[in-house]
Amino acid sequence: MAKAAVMTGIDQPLEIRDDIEVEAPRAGELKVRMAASGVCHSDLSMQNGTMMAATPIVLGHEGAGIVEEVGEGVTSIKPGDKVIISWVPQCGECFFCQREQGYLCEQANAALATGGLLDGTTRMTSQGAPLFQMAASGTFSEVTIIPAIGAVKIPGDIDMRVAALIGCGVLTGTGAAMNTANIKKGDVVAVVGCGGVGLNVIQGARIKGAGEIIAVDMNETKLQMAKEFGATATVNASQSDPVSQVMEMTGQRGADVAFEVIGLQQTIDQTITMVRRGGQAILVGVPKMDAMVNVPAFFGVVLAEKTIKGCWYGSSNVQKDVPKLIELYKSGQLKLDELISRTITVEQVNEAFDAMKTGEVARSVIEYSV
Ligand code: PAD
Ligand code: ZN
Repeated sequence: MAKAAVMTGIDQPLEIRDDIEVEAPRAGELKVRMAASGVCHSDLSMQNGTMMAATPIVLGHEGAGIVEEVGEGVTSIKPGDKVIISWVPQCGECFFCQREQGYLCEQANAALATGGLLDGTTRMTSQGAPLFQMAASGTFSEVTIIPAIGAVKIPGDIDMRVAALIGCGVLTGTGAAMNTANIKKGDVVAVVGCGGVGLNVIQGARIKGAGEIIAVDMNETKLQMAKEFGATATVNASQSDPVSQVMEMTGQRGADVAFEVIGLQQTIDQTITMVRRGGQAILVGVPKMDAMVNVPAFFGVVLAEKTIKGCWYGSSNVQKDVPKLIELYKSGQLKLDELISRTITVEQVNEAFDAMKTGEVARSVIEYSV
């Protein structure tokens, strides 16, 4: 039996249950004993109904752990290996994976849509009912079953809380700057939203050689953190209009590249507007399903020649990108320890949601006793 935080309905506090029965892994699957899990805004977005979820479901998708058991046919990973969970399992063989777009892997879609594993079925039960798992992960559980193609083996010496954060916020944020966008040396970059993901966009932009990085947030603590991660200027959006501020800072031309890392209609509109002619707006935040990209086709796109591009999982090919990020971390170019605002137990996950709502933390990280 394992302990897990379970979502039973929209806006309901997650229930901490300790009766979770976890099956043995089936062919192509792994049983992972979780070491740590970050609490990402996407978890909150499932709990508050911004993103759809089948319930009851074990949330959590930003995690790292130790493999306990492997299913039939798994040869790439063995018990005892430390792994980061990729919430987009990447098969390496489908149309997208063969085109270096593993972040759009066809196999991952079924899991995302059903709340089950790759075949749409579940491996956990509680109170006599099957439990779904967020994004084939379910990292808010002491033990989980994942597809083997959703695991990335990591070195044994890395802090597992840091490893967990790589699994979503770091891959997504740094990837948005280093993979999705095309940042040229000296570019002016604006980052709207400096939470766990946005701070990583900032450091990705710094590593890519951005000349100026303008951080936009409503929370002063976040703006201070943004500076530590590489921002050269800050705009407090609760005090002034971020679009006019960015225009003023760029001689009324606009930013070369702007990122939206919140998921709100208003900030999506702002981000697209603050981009210069010929520039790029990269949309990372997950908005409500009825949010729209509102741009005048002629003045906004044709004449302005703006690129508006979505970003899914930082356009990451995890087997290649995770080792690169670990290298950058070890060489001191990527700040990861500094992302951990609080280390908590799984019982404190609802408090982590509250802290996220007030914007006071970069990341709360659940540490499990393993
Ligand atoms: P977070 O809650 O840690 O950070 C959001 C930040 O936005 C906070 O610092 C807030 O203070 C700030 N903020 C809120 N409203 C405003 C506003 N109106 N103007 C300026 N700043 C504001 O979230 P996060 O960093 O964990 O996640 C950010 C988004 O990215 C969220 O929508 C999440 O679902 C999404 C995400 N997308 C992917 C992907 O693959 N596209 C992956 C992971 C997360
Ligand atoms: Zn996430």
